[in-house]
Amino acid sequence: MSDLLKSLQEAILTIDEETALKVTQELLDSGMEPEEILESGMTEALLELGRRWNCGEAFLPEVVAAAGIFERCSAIVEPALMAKADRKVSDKAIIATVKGDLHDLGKNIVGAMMKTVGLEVHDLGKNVPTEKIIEAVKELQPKLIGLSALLTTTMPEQENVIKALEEAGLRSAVKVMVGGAPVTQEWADRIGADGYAPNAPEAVRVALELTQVAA
Ligand code: B1M
Repeated sequence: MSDLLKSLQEAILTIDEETALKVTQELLDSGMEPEEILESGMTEALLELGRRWNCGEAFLPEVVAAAGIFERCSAIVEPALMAKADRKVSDKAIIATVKGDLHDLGKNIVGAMMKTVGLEVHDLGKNVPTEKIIEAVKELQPKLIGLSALLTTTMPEQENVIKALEEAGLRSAVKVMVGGAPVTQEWADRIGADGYAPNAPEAVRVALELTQVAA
């Protein structure tokens, strides 16, 4: 890993916003791919913070602060991501973090990367009730719904959305993709989702596959 990438991780972990923003810009200026900055730099830092939080070496206020820095670093990286957009499709997609879940950093990255391949992404936000997702499907008629869940307690909401789509007679009209740190391919299969991805670049690949099949 490059020293600059390590400095970015360190700056996020030590809540040094000024350095984090400066190094993010330096990484972009050095020609590093925006996806690598997001995944190998920023996301890895939050994963490490999660590990420290788990064993009592970090606390909620630090996690809140680090999440804020992550958002502001993302704001620097996203324009670079969009600048290298290679539009392959022009389908609509809805993305949301499910009800009860306030984690949206990963969902936001997934949405930003989906836009780079041309998907018209409608981001419903975080803590989104199933009914709101169903209403949006009726109104926008997307080809794809992407559901993010970061808590084991909110993963069942992904299944609830699929059940609600079935009840509304909408299931065959839309592909459903799930993701988020605790989500696995096994879970996706169990709840009848059409796709799963462990990270944002893979989410884009799966989204393209699903929207093309649905074409
Ligand atoms: Co919370 N949190 N959190 N948290 N948080 C976790 C998830 C946790 C694992 C931390 C831990 O280890 N203790 C733990 C969950 C344990 C569990 O469920 N088993 C936890 C907890 C317990 C909580 C609270 C309950 C804490 C409390 O209040 N006592 C609380 C819950 C609030 C709620 O949601 N109702 C809480 C709150 C928060 C903050 C608000 C402080 C903050 C979120 C800020 C925000 O999102 N705006 C936060 C954070 C930052 C984390 C950790 C540290 C980092 C998550 C993150 O943003 N990662 C997290 C630790 C961990 O995940 N190991 C943790 C970076 C992000 C880019 O990655 O979201 O995984 P991620 O997204 C990835 C992939 O998962 C994938 O692509 C992304 C990019 O690669 N992906 C998809 C995501 N969505 C996808 C969708 C797809 C496909 C791929 O298709 C649709």
